[in-house]
Parts: sequence; C-alpha cells; structure tokens
Amino acid sequence: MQKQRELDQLIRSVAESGEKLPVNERRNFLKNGLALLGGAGVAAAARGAGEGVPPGVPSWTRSLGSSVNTNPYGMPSPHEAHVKRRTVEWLTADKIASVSFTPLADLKGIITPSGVVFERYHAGLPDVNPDHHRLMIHGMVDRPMIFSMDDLMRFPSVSMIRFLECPANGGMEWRAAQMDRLQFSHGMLACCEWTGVLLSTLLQECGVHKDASWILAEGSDGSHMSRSIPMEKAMDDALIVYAQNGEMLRPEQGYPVRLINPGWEGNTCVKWLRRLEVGDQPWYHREETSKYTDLLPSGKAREFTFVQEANSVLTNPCPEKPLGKPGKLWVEGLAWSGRGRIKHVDVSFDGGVTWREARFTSVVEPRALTRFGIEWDWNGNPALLQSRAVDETGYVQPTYRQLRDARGSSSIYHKNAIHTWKLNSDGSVVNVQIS
Ligand SMILES: Nc1nc2c(c(=O)[nH]1)N[C@H]1C(S)=C(S)[C@@H](COP(=O)(O)O)O[C@H]1N2
Ligand SMILES: [Mo]
Repeated sequence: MQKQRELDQLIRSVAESGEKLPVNERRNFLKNGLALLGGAGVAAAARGAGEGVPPGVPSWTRSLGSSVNTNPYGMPSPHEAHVKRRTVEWLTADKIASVSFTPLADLKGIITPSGVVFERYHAGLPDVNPDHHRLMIHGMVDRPMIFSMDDLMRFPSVSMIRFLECPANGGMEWRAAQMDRLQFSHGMLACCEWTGVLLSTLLQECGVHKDASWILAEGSDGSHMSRSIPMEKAMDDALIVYAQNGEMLRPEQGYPVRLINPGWEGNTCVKWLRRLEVGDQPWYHREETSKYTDLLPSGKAREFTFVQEANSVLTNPCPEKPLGKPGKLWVEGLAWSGRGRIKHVDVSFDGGVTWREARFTSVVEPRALTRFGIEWDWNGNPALLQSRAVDETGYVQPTYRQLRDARGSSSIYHKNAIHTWKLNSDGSVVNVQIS
C-alpha cells in the first residue's frame, strides 16, 4: 500500500521529455509507435487474415526462390528496413561535423551489426585508399617507423569484443528528459568484435624511451582529430584495429585502421589513424585538436576523464518498443562499464522504490555491452522502469541526484545516471526523469 502510494506520487511528479524532435521524425515515430501499440490484438488479426497462417499454405512454399548469389554481399531482410541509423536534425549545425545514432531498440545480443554502428565525424567521412595509407610512429622512440597495411598484418593479431561510446552519449539529458527515443537517448553506443595489433606490440618494435609517458594519436581525416593517450593505456589494451565483426573496418569506423581504447571515451578512439607521436607530456596546450572536459558547478573542469563509467538502459520496453497487452513479458536491457565486467544489474518497476536482480543473457566480457533480462507480470497500471548496473570494481550506477550533486547540470559528457522509462497504461513508453 505504502509502496503503491510512493509509486503513484512518483508518477505524478516526473517531468516528461519535451517535444523536441523534428516534426517529421516525431510524426513517423508516433505512427510507428501506434502501429506497434495496436499490439497483440491488431497484429494477430492482421496475421490471421494472411494466407500463410496455418492451416493456410503461403505462396512462397509453392514456388522456387531466387538463385544463390543474388546478393553477393547480403543485406538484412527488406522487412527490417526500419532498423537503421538516424540523426537528430536540430542537434548539430551541419551533417559533416555530426553524429548518427545506433538503433539500440531493434538489436539483439551484444554485437552491433557493422552497418548500424553510430557514426561521429568532425570533418565528414574520408575515402582512404588502404594501399596508400601509412601509420607513422615517431617521437621518443629508438626506431621511428612507417607501417603500410601489409606491414600491420604481419604482427600477431588480437580480437576483443568491446563497447564504443561517445562521452557525449546522453548529453542532451543532463538538464531534463529530452530525447523521446532510446536511439537518441543512448544511441552513441555500439559493441563490436575488434581485430588488430596491440599498440604495445608496435611500440615495442619502435623501442619506446624510458621516460616517455604520453602518445598523441592523429587521424587522417580533414579534422586531423588528435588525442593525447597516457602510456599506461597504450601498454595495456589499446588496440590498432583493422577489422570489425569479422571483416575489414567499415569506412564509417575508420577504414583502414583506427585506434580503440577499450572502455574509454569514443573520442580517444581515433579513426583513419595516420600518426602516433610518443612524448613525455600531454599535447593539450600544443597541438591536440580535440579535448573533452567536464565543467563543474565550482567553475573548475574535470579533464582526462577517459573512462566511461558503468551505465545501463532498458531496451524493451522503450519508446520504440511499447507494450501490447498486460501479462507476463520479458524486460531486457544493456549494461556496460569502462572499468571492466558488469557484476550485476537490478531492475525496478516502481521508480527505484524496490529492485529485483536481473540475469545475464549474453557472455559477460570486460568493457563490453552485457545483455540482461528479467520476467515481469505487468498488471496494466502505469509504471516507472529503471535499471541499475554495478561493475566488478563495486561502482554503482548513480541516480540523477547523485550525478548532479557531483557534477552539476551544465555538463555535456559522461552522463551515466539511472534512466527511467514511464510506461503508460496504454503500453506507450516515454522518457522521464526522477531527480
Ligand atoms: N579521425 C577521427 N577520429 C575520430 C573522430 C573523428 O571525427 N575523426 N570522431 C571521434 C569521436 S568523437 C567518437 S565518439 C568516435 C566514434 O566512432 P564511430 O564513428 O566509429 O562510432 O570516433 C572518434 N574518432
Ligand atoms: Mo564522441
């Protein structure tokens, strides 16, 4: 009773996200939402009328299909055409220095298909010829070297499944609930199997000076985007990546070669990588072109905040995946931590008043997306759904209040607060915030 009252109060108090999506997106989204919302009833009726439903025999079982190799490079079913990257028109001034978002609501497991991994460009997508591309390592090394792609393939190869997240992921949510779609609230996030050469292997080859402590990584796109990387990370798990999900890197992800710093800001994962300069201090005040800092209420700023701390979000239900009828259903989501493995995830259906432990439904790799799920018997009443991740260091994903107490609300980066979806009794789901 007490709990129910608390939940009712919470539901009344939450601030819903504003109507900020461009009108056409919003209209499409509502249309999709409503179509889905028709839910079990409508869908079943439509399907029941179809010729393929037993005891009927669908036409495609009575004819030959198309020949092998009709699609020499296969594509998803045309019925899945809605699963695609999307942009938010008003977010950036142009489409060159911009971002497209991963359609998280429609993905399964933990691997993001290469074709829908979010894109973040500072100067657009360059077309790099791998035969002409070189990676140079110089500075405080005994043997400066220039590697062709063929050269890189001669080194021992390593594959790892790791997430990639822009530190601005969810940045629009700092002040209030804003993006009424999972794709936009959390979609600067992906997880791939990355294959390449450990940076430490290449550095050994070049003979790094003992007092070297930083590396500047620079891209060959028009922005020459560069970031200073501490030597500890370079010697730990930083990977010079040439392949993604079993094939060579996609152009969008930095073809033919990029840096991946597992668990760290996506911004440090320099694409179309051409130069690594070894030095003994960060390049911030010299030539580093990109620097992400978190402005604090005190006026001070946090810098070198490389690690993406533990985070999680429910992917079903979510605004793009409203619920049909009440009853038993499978609630699931994704959790990840730049510090290592996810240890456990709790789910709340009453805005954080009570919690239940979810179970993992994927492999649990360090610094990778981890999928969790939990059974729930929805009684049809409005509810506030949340997930809370804990990683192997014991770090607990913070509430908005905890995060804002520590960082204020004018930041853009590293928003990892517990996210709330408000489920309405008609099954629709909206983005809200509980302070
Ligand atoms: N050379 C270069 N590297 C880059 C960028 C860029 O614009 N140019 N964008 C960075 C940012 S801000 C992010 S979040 C990630 C995004 O990687 P993705 O586009 O493969 O998702 O790449 C990083 N590496
Ligand atoms: Mo980014």
